[in-house]
Amino acid sequence: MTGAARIAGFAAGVVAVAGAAAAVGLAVGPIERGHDAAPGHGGGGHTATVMDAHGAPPGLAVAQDGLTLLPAVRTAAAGTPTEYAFRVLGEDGRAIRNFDIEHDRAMHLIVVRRDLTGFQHLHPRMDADGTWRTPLALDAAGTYRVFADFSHEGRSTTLGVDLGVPGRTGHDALPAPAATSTAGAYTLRRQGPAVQRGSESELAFQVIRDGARVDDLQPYLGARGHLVALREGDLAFLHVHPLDEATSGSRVRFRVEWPSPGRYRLFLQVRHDGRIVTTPFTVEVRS
Ligand SMILES: [Cu+2]
Repeated sequence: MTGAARIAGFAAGVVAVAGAAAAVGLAVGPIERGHDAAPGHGGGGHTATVMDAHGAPPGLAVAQDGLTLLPAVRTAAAGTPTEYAFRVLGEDGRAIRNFDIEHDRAMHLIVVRRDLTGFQHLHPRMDADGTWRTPLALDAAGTYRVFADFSHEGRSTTLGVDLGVPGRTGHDALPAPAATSTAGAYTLRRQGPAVQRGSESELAFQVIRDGARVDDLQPYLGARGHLVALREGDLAFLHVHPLDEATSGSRVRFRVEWPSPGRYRLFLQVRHDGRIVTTPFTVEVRS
């Protein structure tokens, strides 16, 4: 397919999606224009921090703060490698193209099934027209959540949209909380006390390989590791801040904002010997 045909196809899809949304009366946030003229909106002064303090955690909405995540497709076939394409629209309905670099990249795409299995962390590439594209392969059927995590004009935003993969599907129970998680030769051990609900708490992990501490972790995305934390039940996407500079070391620390008591699934990623090691953890946050 030529680039022009691909863009035309995507444009047709956009129209179809917008038409379907209008037909069933769905509110698609900033696609309804005029709201930004309301008092208290669009006048500046709202920072992400203020909005978050009084609103929902990130990742629950397809549109937030004047930005809308618009995928080119709503479904994908299980077991067939495909391309996932999407755009982020501004309040004027046009694709945003000027993204900030955050954690070394302009766009982070997290894909995970709604039962918190099948985690993927991808880095799409953007076309000149603002369309982001990445290869995507989903082995298991089910409903997936796709998170676009980015920063625009200095404001960090995480938008989320579902992606359906038709077929026979199950729903895995969330594994019980555990202090260690293993991937191949690597074991990650969570250190420190139980986490309690609060504005923020620190999480630390020790990296072990074949029984020995790994002291030569490599920087990954501008830090010693990367952590995605999702809430069980609604897949709210938590604010996570790496605490270590992009230097080597065997401990990886983060500060995490827990919005409520309950269970969370953590996906910790570190880099060693040129490979990305991904380990999931279940954490229970007490009230
Ligand atoms: Cu990323």
